[in-house]
Amino acid sequence: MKTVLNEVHRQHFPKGELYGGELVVPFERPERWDIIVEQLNSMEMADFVDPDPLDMETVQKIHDADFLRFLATAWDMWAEENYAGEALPTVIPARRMQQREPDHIDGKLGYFCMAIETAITSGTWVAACASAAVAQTGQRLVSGGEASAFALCRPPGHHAARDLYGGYCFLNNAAIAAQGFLDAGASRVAVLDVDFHHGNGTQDIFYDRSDVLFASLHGDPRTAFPHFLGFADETGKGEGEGFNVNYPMPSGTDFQTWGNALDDACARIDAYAPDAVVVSLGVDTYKDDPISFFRLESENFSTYGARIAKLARPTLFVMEGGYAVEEIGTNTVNVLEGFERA
Ligand code: 5XA
Ligand code: ZN
Repeated sequence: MKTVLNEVHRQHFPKGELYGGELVVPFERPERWDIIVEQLNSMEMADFVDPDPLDMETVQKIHDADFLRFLATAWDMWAEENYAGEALPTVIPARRMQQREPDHIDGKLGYFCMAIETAITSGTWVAACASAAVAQTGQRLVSGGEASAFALCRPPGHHAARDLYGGYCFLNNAAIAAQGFLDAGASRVAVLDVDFHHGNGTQDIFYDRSDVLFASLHGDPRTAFPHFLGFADETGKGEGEGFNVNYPMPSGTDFQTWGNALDDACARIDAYAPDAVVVSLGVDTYKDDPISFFRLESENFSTYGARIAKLARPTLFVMEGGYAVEEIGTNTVNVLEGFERA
């Protein structure tokens, strides 16, 4: 399987993430990417491809124009204020407040964010665009006849909604890839989100559409980020009714329970008969992940890679989360290897 990647991601590495009331070194950091690349090399799976330039037309089908303009200009507006730190929101349009985009950057940050831990820096926009280009190129490879591909995206994307960033995400790479499949002639695409966190952004983007089935396995939002979406009764609306399926699971969930949910999600995907599958691949389901609470072991990642292969559909893996950096390479590559070996 080919891996699409480039080095531009390094331009996004905030000094601080707001975590537990402190600014800490972000969990989502360039080292994650390095360790995955090292593991691909050591498993002799290093078939690397550079991304093509980003096709903005597809991105504009997924994200609102105002949001894209905000992301492209946020750092410059922030820099004009001569603040000492990185761009973080301080005020959000909470219940009963106006949902109108303010003129000042302090207001814009709150207006467009869904989680305030994530800083915008001078290199964020260029890195986010490069990450989306990585996903798009992976999609083109698969649309062009490759059975599968791995888009080693960084920053990740699945929390980014039409007009919201946060949870380390700016552009929704998986959604952009799914749209790319449709634009290349697919009639139906399934997005299978196996990251520990609910893919609120992807759900939101496709919630009223029947041409994309979204299935997500994740920590119960009553106790896990993003807290405000990802419940089992969210099944889609309008045209999209029945094309959204959530599997929220409690703290301590092991592979037996998680694997049953995956089997159910795969049965739903089989019944949908998609022309392509996009896997939002986060490995923060691992037992030692520092910000998650499932209990998967490294070998479970191989097993579920093989389960996804049984779908027997053209498949694009898009990298999302995973913060146990020592094992992120093993766990990620186990999924790809399990898939290929099946
Ligand atoms: O999949 N999403 C993540 O891993 C990011 C979670 C951010 C929590 N503050
Ligand atoms: Zn995650």
